Amino acid sequence: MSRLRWITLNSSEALIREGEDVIQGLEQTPKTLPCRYFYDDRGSQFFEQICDLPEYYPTRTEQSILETYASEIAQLTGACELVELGSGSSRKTRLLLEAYSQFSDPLQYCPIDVSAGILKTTALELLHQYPKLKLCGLAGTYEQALDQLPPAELENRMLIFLGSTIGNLSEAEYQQFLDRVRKALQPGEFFLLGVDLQKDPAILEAAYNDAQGITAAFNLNSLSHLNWRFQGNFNLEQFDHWAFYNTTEHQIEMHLRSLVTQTIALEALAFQTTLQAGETIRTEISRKFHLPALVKTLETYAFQPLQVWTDPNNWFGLLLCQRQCISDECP
Ligand code: AVI
Repeated sequence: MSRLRWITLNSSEALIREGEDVIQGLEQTPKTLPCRYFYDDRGSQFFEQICDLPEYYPTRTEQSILETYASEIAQLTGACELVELGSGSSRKTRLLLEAYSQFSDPLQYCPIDVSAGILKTTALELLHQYPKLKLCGLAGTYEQALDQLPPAELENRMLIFLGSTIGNLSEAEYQQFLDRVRKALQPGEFFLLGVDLQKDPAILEAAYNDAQGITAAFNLNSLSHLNWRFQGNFNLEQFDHWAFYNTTEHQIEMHLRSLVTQTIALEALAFQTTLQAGETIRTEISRKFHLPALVKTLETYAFQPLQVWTDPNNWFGLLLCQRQCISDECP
């Protein structure tokens, strides 16, 4: 029997007009854009480069925590099916696969990503590397995946969400997301979450204003993406990258600042707006967490943290949580 399965997830949002989120964001004051527009092919390549930048500590710090504790995580959960949201190249997950392959046979992994291309390339590599691996790739968004997860093939399951991507969600999206994860998991199952922690703003601001200008190029690329996708007329020369730490909200904010007063048109959306000189479009928030407060929030969503690991600087946190029973779920 084949060790590889593919599922293309259905969009319950198909009725929402393509680009509606762009119009909504640009009609707001202050203007915003959804951060998903960073990730066309070029943007995804910039993001891979960001992960290797000397100033961008989250990727290598989380990687070092996983290197140290992957076998402890596997010991704590026992054999289980690994389901990863936003798996990308599964770079860090290979450490977990290695640890679980010591005692899990078959080794079951379900990577989920919006990019079917990256899923396929990674799947083929992993199947070659792990002869005991059975892989079920799901192409779709987090929301679709959580709402349409196929039944687990093993008795237990662990949902993995690394890289502090949870920090890119607004407060409302964050709460909806945790609620979806709670519904997607059975009591007793596991949730492994990687989060970036609050720290000296100078370290945070350096991570989003790298000396080589890759983060600036990543930010500006969202405008090129809108240009090709919606026949836009953004002139990238007339915008500046601006990233700062908002100490009240505990979040990095990335903006694009208009250098002149200009009218922007997105022909395919029949949309037009004017930007004043100096006006900004907020393209991303990246929330930074306080571990005790996060633990409390997770508990309100029926997740009991079993173990929390950090690096020696306390810059990044990895939480292993277990889904608890609520109301009449358990005898
Ligand atoms: C994907 N996400 C967790 C990154 C972050 O740090 O918020 C995206 C990013 N934006 C700028 N640099 C990296």
